[in-house]
Amino acid sequence: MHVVATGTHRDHAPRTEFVLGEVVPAYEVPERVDRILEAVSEAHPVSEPTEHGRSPLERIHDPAYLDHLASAWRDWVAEGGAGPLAADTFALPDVVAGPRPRGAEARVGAYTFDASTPILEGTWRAAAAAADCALTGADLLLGGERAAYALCRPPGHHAGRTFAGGYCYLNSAAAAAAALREEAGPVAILDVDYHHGNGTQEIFRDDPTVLYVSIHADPDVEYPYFTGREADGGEATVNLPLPLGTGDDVYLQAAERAFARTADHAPEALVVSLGLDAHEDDPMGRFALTDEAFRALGSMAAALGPPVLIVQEGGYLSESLGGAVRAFLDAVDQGSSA
Ligand code: SP5
Ligand code: ZN
Repeated sequence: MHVVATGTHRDHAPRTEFVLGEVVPAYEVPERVDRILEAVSEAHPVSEPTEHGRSPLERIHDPAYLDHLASAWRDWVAEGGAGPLAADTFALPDVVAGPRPRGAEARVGAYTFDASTPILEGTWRAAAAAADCALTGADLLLGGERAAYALCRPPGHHAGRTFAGGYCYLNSAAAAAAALREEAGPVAILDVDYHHGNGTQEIFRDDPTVLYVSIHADPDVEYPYFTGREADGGEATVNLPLPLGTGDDVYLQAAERAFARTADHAPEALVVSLGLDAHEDDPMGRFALTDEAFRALGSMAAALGPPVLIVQEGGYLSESLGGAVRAFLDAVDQGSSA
């Protein structure tokens, strides 16, 4: 299958992040893409995305949020900022009276839900290029391809209509799903990132034609904490939270349920939000999946029937990062040609 990727992601390269009161080396780094490309580029052709501009993003994000992201760095520099613009003061509902503030330093905490999602000089460029990768992948499906892989970075599934968070700024999978919805009909999104995709869930909460199905770690103990329970979301949301330590067998039982619900929706396209952070070797996730689980997920995705757009989400540096993607892509290709 075609891989859509671009070097523009390097314009966003945070050096540190904030975890529970400590500054630690960033997890979400450019080398993630290098490792994945190393593993997939010999078997799969790689091409650059085409620019799609702002209108496909306005289907899924509020214009004021897009304006904020696009202008935050420039405004921050004009305010005297130099380093990363990372929120440290958050607009919880009971804290807020009145409209969002105008200054970049002031407003960033009204458009960001955690302290680990900094805006740097090239963040907007990189995030827009990542969305272009997913939108170009959607174009490939609409042109008749059975599958495509958008190697998006930064990731997207924690970004909602008006908020960034979880290393995510623009929701690339949601942008692609909305484009496919408009051109082809009902769409399903299957999110296998270790973390619940709270942004994607929120974006499609009131759209029953876009099914959102997610398998993720129990939000009582794992980020993003406030969403991902079975009862969340709209009528076309299916959340399957699993305990810390979950391995292949229990995970794949949940995946059977996820695919059964997806088949009921009769989608014209399947978007997979592919995180690798549920892998046993991932330095952040606390599941224990092997490459075999990713291979099985790829086979199940292909067996569903409609074309499959795979969008890269999380998954952090380990020896296994590239191999897990390769296992998933190869299984989709094998299942699609059978
Ligand atoms: C796209 C994606 O995978 N984003 C995930 C962002 C998670 N950021 C929070 C990391 C918190 C790590 N938890 C520390 C647990 C120590 N008990
Ligand atoms: Zn994740």
